Amino acid sequence: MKTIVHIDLNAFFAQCELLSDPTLKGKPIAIAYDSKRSVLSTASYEARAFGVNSAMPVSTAKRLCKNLVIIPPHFELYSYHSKHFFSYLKKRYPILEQASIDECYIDMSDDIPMGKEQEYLFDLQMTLYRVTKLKCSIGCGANRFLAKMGSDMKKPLGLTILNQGNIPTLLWPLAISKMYGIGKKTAPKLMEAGVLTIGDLAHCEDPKVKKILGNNFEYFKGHAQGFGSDFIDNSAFDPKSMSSERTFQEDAFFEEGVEMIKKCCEEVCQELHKYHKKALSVGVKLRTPDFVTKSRRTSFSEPIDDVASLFAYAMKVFEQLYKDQPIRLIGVSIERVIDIEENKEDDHLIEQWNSQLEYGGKIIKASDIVKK
Ligand code: DCP
Ligand code: MG
Repeated sequence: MKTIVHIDLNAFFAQCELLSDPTLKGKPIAIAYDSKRSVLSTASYEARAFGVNSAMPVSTAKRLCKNLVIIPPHFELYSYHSKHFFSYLKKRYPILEQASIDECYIDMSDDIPMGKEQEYLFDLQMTLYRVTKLKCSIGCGANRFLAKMGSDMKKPLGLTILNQGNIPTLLWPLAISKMYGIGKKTAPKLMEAGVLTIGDLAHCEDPKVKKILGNNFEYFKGHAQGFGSDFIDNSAFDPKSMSSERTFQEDAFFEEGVEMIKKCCEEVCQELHKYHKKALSVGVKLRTPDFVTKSRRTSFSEPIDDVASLFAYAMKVFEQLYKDQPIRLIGVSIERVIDIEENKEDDHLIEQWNSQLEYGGKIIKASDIVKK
């Protein structure tokens, strides 16, 4: 049996902002462009106490929490802290798979003595906090699913070890909507079919539920019973393309098409930020109700990662494709993605950090870490 660990930073973008400006400590903060139509990237735990959450419109968040401090995103700052945090871990643990800007899976089978998970991981969590000044939640189990569910159970600074002994008391009572991999659309369908908790799925034989989950029924049921993959892919965290597409419920026309292009551009940009990338080209796909699909793309000389620029280029392509016909599906994709250059790191931020960073017990310069 393997020992798989999942580490997820707590309210990551908000923690990074707090490190840059300690006067924000204790205040409810959220990261977003402060415009009526934008949504929050994340919120601090102080803001979450008011019901404020990721992906919530700014207007709703302000209504829920009058004193909410809205901070515009600083992606280079987040990228910098993420690199520092994961490069420390990668040096200690070779079998590490980074899954996003703020989370990773690690195979620690050869690192943790049997039965010593709690002490070992508590010590690691404290070391990470001391070295990086960042708080994380840790989950541990015999496979990826248990580790991922564990890290989500207590935040901030949570540590949860799941095993066959405590699965019935810790995992099974959770709502089915909390199960990793079950999306917003599937959860209500499962609930309607009587699967309210993860435990219900672990014991389910209902053909209605089998129909809802299709080929994935055994996969999800296995997870609910505490089984799953324990393979950690430690090849580079490096997607080469990203896309987002939507089918309209009813045939759409130009205006709805433009709205959808905007939404897809926002999603693709979120992916770019998550992986610290910029795009050099954008493509648009348009499908009509007779299932004829047309697509076209355009390249740009300067790499971009902001919604406004991506949307402007995508619109140029869309205007070439659109010929007053009804639309069934719209998609936006980027195929040429490149890393954000290291030399674009904000010198000011690095300067601010040079006095504070401690690395492997020694005080070293932030700029040295960035160069590595
Ligand atoms: N993020 C985003 N838009 C979302 C969700 C997340 O831009 N809809 C960004 C901001 C988050 C970061 O990704 O800080 C990491 O995402 P997580 O889902 O891990 O959320 P947090 O780290 O903010 O909170 P948690 O403590 O729940 O992990
Ligand atoms: Mg997180």
